Amino acid sequence: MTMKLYAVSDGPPSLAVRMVLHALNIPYELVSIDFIAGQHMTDEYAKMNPQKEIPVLDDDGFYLPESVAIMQYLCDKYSPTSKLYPREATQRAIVNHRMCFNMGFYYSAISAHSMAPIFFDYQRTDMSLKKVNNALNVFETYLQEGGTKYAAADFLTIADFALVSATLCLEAIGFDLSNYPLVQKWYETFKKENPELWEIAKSGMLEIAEFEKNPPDLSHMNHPFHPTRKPKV
Ligand SMILES: N[C@@H](CCC(=O)N[C@@H](CS)C(=O)NCC(=O)O)C(=O)O
Repeated sequence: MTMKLYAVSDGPPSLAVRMVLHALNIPYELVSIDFIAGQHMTDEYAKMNPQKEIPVLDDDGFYLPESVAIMQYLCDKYSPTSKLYPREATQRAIVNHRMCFNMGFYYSAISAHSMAPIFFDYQRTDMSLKKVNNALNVFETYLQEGGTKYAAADFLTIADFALVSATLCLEAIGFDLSNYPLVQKWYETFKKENPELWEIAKSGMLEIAEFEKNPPDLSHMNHPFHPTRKPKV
């Protein structure tokens, strides 16, 4: 059975997984989840992912949520020798580190400042901005200390897909990266050297940019994080 990816078109974790599928040339069916319509909030969807989050991979009845786990699984199962997820222990540890850093520190700060105020009952605050700058500062340090072209190595790895999909949220809200020259250079290098992958990421970035201008009304959705949507400041 063809593999299915349940994905949302502007969701950074979904975009990261789509980039891996593209880079590894894995045939799959893209099942588009309408976030605004709350298609991921149903009991049916919860059977695939009790977290009710997108993306979910369905590999012949094996349901796997969490974008990092999906990216690792795809490489391990379908392209075990790919440099995208190197086997050598130290290189792999750095890739794993960068992905943990992204999920727990970098993307979490960025999404709280960029995505949550667009879609949920959150405000952009001085503190959310401080956390973004702190996260960028740490990423800048990793790039400086590592001295590598990409986030975990001199070659592209799945860590770049995760980190690019987070960084594009900042581009979507017009955040200026120039205070972080190494992050900016890494991001521009990714775009320039991987135009097909950037096309995937860019489509999501443009959608987020559009939502930034015109936030969707999600008041119809029975969602715990926007019981009473307040106007954005
Ligand atoms: N840790 C998860 C996060 C996935 C995630 O946050 N997805 C968002 C869409 S971009 C989502 O499904 N949110 C559901 C909701 O907030 O209702 C992953 O990396 O896959």
